[in-house]
Amino acid sequence: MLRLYDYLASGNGYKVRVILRLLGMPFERVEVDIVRGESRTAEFLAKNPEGRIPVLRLEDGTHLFESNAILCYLAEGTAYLPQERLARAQVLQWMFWEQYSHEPNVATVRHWVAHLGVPEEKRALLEQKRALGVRALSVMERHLEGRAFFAAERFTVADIALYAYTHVAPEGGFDLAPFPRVRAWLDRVKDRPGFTPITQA
Ligand SMILES: N[C@@H](CCC(=O)N[C@@H](CS)C(=O)NCC(=O)O)C(=O)O
Repeated sequence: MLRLYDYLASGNGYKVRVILRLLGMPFERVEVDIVRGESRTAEFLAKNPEGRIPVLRLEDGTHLFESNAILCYLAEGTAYLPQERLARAQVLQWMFWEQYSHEPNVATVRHWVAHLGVPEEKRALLEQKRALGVRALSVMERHLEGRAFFAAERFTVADIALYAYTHVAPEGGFDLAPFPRVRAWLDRVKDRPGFTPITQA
């Protein structure tokens, strides 16, 4: 059986839980307490040398890491990852953008504010990241004009990747009120059949 090394509050781990459940693939979930350093033990580093969750253990024992790579692996051959060259590249475009421009800002601010607390020496960096997070939300708002989903004119793994930290952005103090298209898209994604909440272990 597939085994997911995960942390319940993690949006990156949540992406993998969402696709596994949408595809009806059974898996066992192993909670790794990242705040206590459980992803940095020698045993865990043998699974992912970067020392982070999520990690998916495949049936043959291979350990796959990086949430968006895992999404693509699981979605291959399904409607969630287009075969057509340009549509597929546009899905990947948004997933790479999520990792470079969105997650390092929106997710990090949420993690510091909601889970770790913000030490004095990180306050300036927090505000820089908050501004970049607002910029990322503005980019999403602009792209969603006249579109229901991010790429390929349908719901794909790009939407799963972007939903994960956008829907919990208010936990980091981000106000979604100025982003009505983003809010409508969040509702469209949440209301899809079989779509599960981040709190579901
Ligand atoms: N780019 C990675 C990021 C993974 C990541 O940042 N994981 C965090 C939880 S969301 C983690 O394991 N942090 C623990 C640590 O860095 O020790 C992905 O998308 O999977």
